[in-house]
Amino acid sequence: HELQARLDKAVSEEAFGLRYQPVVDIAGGEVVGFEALARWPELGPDPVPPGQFIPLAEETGHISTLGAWVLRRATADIARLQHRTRRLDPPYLSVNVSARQWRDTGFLDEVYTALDSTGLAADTLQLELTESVLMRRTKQIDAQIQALKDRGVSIAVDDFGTGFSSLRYLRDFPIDVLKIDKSFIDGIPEDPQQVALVEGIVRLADTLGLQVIAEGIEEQPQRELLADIGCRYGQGFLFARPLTVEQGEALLRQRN
Ligand code: G
Ligand code: G
Ligand code: MN
Ligand code: NA
Repeated sequence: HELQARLDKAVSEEAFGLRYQPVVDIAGGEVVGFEALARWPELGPDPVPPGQFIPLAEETGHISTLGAWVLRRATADIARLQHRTRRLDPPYLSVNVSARQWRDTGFLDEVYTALDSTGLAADTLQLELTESVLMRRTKQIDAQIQALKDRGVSIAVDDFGTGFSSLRYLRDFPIDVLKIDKSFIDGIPEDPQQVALVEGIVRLADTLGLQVIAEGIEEQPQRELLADIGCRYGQGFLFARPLTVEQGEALLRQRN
C-alpha cells in the first residue's frame, strides 16, 4: 500500500529516529538503563506509531535493515552518553530484536560490529526478545544466544506473560531478565488477582535467578506495591517517557 511505499523509501534513506526510555530502580528512581525505541519519521507532526510500522517492517523483511540501523545508532548514542557522564556503573542499553532478526544469519555480526565500532562494552548491552522466539528455538538461534552471552551481552524476555512460553523454556534458555508486560501492571494495586500474578512472576524470577523489570508504571500506588513485593526495576511514564539522548543524559545527571 501507500504506507508500505513510504516505509520502503524511509528504510533506504534511514529516515528514522530513536528515543530512549529510562529503566529505573523503583525504590529510589535512579536510572539504570535506557531502552531504545524506534520513531518514524524522526520529526514532524504525523508520526506513525511503532506498533504499526514495526509489524509492517517485519512482514516486508525491512526489519533486518531497520534493526541493523537501530543497533548502530543506539550503541553509538549510548556509548557517547556513557563516555560523557563517566559513571562507575554506566547505564545499559536495551534494544528490541524481532523474531525475524534472530533468524537472520548476519545478526550476530551486526551486533559485534556495533559494539566494536562504538566501543560500547558488551556487558552494557541487553537484547530483548519475545516469548515467540523462546518457543521457536532453532540450533542457530541457540548458538547465537550463547555466543552473545559468552561475550557478556544480556538477554531479556519482553512483554512477559502475554505469550505462551512454559516454565521449561525459561529454565532451558539462558535468560537474564523478565520484563513484566504492562497489561499486568495496569491492574495493580486494585485487582487482587493481578497483584497475585505479578507477585508470582517476581517470585518465579527470584527462584530462577533472573532480574525483573515492571513495564508501563504510570501511578505512584503501582510503584509502591511493586517495591513492597520486591520488584526492583521498572519503566513507565511515572518515571519518564521515551526521551532524546540529550534529555536522557540530563536526567541521568539530575537523578543519579
Ligand atoms: O515505542 P512504543 O512504545 O510505541 O513501541 C511499540 C512497540 O514497538 C513495542 O512492542 C516495541 O517493542 C516495538 N519497537 C519499538 N522500537 C523497536 C525497534 O527498534 N525494534 C523492534 N523490533 N521493535 C521495536
Ligand atoms: O513491547 P515493548 O515493551 O518494547 O513496548 C514499549 C512500549 O511501551 C513503547 O511504545 C513505550 O512508549 C510504551 N510505554 C512505556 N511506558 C509506558 C507507560 O507508562 N504507559 C504507556 N501507556 N505506555 C508506555
Ligand atoms: Mn521492549
Ligand atoms: Na513490553
